[in-house]
Amino acid sequence: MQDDYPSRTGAKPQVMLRQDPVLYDAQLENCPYGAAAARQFDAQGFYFLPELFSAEEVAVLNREMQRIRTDKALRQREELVTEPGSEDCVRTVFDIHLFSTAFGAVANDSRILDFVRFILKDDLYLHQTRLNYKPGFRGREFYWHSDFETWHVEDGMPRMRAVSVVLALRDNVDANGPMLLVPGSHRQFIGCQGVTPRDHYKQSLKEQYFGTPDDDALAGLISEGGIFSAIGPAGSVLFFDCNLMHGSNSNITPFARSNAFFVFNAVSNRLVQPFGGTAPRPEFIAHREG
Ligand code: 6CS
Ligand code: FE
Repeated sequence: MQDDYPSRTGAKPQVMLRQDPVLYDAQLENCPYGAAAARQFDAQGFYFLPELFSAEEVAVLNREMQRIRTDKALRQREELVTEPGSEDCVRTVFDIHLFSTAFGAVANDSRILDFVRFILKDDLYLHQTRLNYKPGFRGREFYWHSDFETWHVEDGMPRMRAVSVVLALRDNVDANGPMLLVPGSHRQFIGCQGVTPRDHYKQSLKEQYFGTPDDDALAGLISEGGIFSAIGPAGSVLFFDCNLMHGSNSNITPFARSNAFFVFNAVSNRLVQPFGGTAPRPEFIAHREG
């Protein structure tokens, strides 16, 4: 298959225009949150809804989060990723929709699904779900990246036709490392330097060095779009395009910045062989069957 989004080929990194639509449904009046929401997602690459979920709903999910985070059986499994240099500080837990019916229900909630279905205009499946716990005191950063770049190179996602949904389980404030987004960056594809090492995910899920933009490309995107800090109380929901440049700072406050992520892919965009030529990553990071 021809590669429209070359990255990590060892050649000089390049900036390209996006070759795919952002909104797959041109009828903006079909958008469940209104045409203005659709226009905003199209232009900025994200849409933020503060307090979409109630305090009661969030309380239930917080208990689920604590159960999963402290589950002894999960400690032995690859789905649970600890912070770099630590054996007990939880950074990420993948496949939360399979470990918890409450998180599974969030992935099926119409407040989420209807908007994602509108954007992608296709049947959907879950490409990836995860809890990014970002603990207080010791939660480390996520360096700038486009998820699509990784999913294309390492998982074989062909086109930009996937959306991430982020549900805040704790308040995301300025100080505890909220998600930082570059508005409009979803319209450019930043090819990245280097070549992906074998079993890269074992390192990258803790600290990422490949699949990150070079300084000039990043500075260019931010000079055009600025930086939006996705702050809001627990229960807030962020929808963002798979190619949006984003990252987050570390968390040295006592307050965990915990978010649940649900990534929906269009069934017509199912994974093929990874474009970077490496072996496909495990199913818990990138569902192929789902
Ligand atoms: O490698 C991945 O698929 C994951 N890594 C990051 C930093 N973001 C998206 C995804 O969870
Ligand atoms: Fe990401």
